[in-house]
Amino acid sequence: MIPTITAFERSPDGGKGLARDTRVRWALEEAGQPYRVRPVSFAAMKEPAHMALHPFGQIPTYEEGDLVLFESGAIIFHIASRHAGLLPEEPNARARVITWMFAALNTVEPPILDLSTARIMEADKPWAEERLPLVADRVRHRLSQLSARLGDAEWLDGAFSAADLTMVSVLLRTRPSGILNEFPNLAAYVARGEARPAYQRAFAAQWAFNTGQPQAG
Ligand SMILES: N[C@@H](CCC(=O)N[C@@H](CS)C(=O)NCC(=O)O)C(=O)O
Repeated sequence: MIPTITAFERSPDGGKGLARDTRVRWALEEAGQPYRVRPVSFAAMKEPAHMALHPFGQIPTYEEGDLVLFESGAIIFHIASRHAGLLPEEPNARARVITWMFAALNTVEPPILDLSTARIMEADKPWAEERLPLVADRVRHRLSQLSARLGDAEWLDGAFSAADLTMVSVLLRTRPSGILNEFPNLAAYVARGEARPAYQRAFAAQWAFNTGQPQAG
């Protein structure tokens, strides 16, 4: 059965691939699973039909027959559980990959989101100038810990897995701030993720979807 995911009708990032449908597309591409995409406008996201799929009125969602999922991490985990290649078979290695997925979404992504909010939504507030460096430093602190753990390893735990797909997707969101480049091993790690053919296909698909144009080059 071909699953359907939802994505912004037009992503606010204009196709930079930072909306969370990109990570789901990436997982589907890694799995070799064809999929359909249903665009949702900001208004439609808050209407009952979409709220029935997603209790918080957001994207992405995932529909496969009777199954409806929301939360990008849960969707990636579902895809990884049903296709070879993204989750190790060995129970302890599998548990470690799942741990890293939680770490990406629960420990690394929150300060990064906070920084995006501070830079975009709160930029006009009188206290923005004072707060922004504090928020940026919280991202630096988290990335320095991740950088120390990754060291010169290629991926977080053995071979490329759903852990890396999730972590790279999260780290990509720091790119507009320039902070990622302060950590050369993390910048190289993200570049390895982006170089994967499945990521390239996912990025090109979301680009075409958001811009109506094929990707240049
Ligand atoms: N924790 C959720 C977050 C979902 C989320 O924030 N989606 C954003 C797009 S990336 C969205 O729909 N924003 C519009 C809104 O919240 O109204 C996930 O990982 O799926």
